Amino acid sequence: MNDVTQLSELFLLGEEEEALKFVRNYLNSHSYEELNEQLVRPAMYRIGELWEQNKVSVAEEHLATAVCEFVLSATEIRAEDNDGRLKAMIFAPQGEEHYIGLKMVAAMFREEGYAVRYMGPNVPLDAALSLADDWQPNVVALSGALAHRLPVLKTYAQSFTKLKHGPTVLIGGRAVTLANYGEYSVKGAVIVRHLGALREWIRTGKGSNDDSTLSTG
Ligand code: B12
Repeated sequence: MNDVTQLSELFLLGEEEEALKFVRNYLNSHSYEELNEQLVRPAMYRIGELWEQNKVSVAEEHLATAVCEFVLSATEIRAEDNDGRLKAMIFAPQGEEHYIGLKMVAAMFREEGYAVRYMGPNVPLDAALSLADDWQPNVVALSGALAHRLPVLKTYAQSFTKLKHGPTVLIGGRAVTLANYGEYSVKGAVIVRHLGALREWIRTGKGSNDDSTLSTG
């Protein structure tokens, strides 16, 4: 059994302690980014495939997600608090319920020293806009898992880019890796397709040279 299969089985069995031990052991020889991109994401995608094929039940998939969330929270790296940190607000739009990817994004911003407001999934636009107006984040990061979420992501992105303090809006998630997002590009918003590209954006303010990885509207 490879690592991805092994971890997904621990998730499906609800083996919290074993899953945590497995992940901590993996982290002895891998980065947190490798953990997220090469182990946890594929493990959850595998569970999605088994679910689609009716090989696991909704209850097992929920259990697996809960264990996954526990493991991510337990292993997160936080930079020390200091004054004058850049601020990132992170959430998914109304209707979107998937949030494991968002948690990874929030973790990466924390690891990179940002102050983070992580609001989870299914956040109404007005409420998010009013929080952003008060807190004035430098970055607003949005996520969508299903392709039909692209129009609502576009609406959200347009609204945030119009805020007076002008945050950068990042859009990511499975939806943008699947779809032809060209028609959804928004001026001032950046589409980021994976965590490596996000790290690069955070550190340099730019995407990688690979145009298919990241595109600006
Ligand atoms: C767990 C799960 C659920 C849980 C979510 C709980 C939770 N807490 O998140 C629940 C049960 C709620 C759920 C519901 C549904 N789901 Co679901 N779900 C999944 C599953 C198995 C795992 C999701 C996950 O955690 N993935 C792992 C994370 C790490 O991956 P990720 O989200 O892609 O994030 C990565 C990148 O995209 C990126 N990223 C994500 N966001 C952002 C944001 C930024 C700014 C950046 C830079 C990067 C970034 O970072 C991550 C690391 O690379 C997936 C399978 C899959 N392939 O994802 C199906 C899956 C996404 N779901 C699916 C479906 C169909 C549904 C439902 C419609 C089912 C239904 N009939 O009710 C509903 C829709 C709910 C809704 N309105 O949103 C399908 C989608 C198929 C499609 N048409 O696209 C999938 C693919 C399963 C399948 N194979 O059929 N689901």
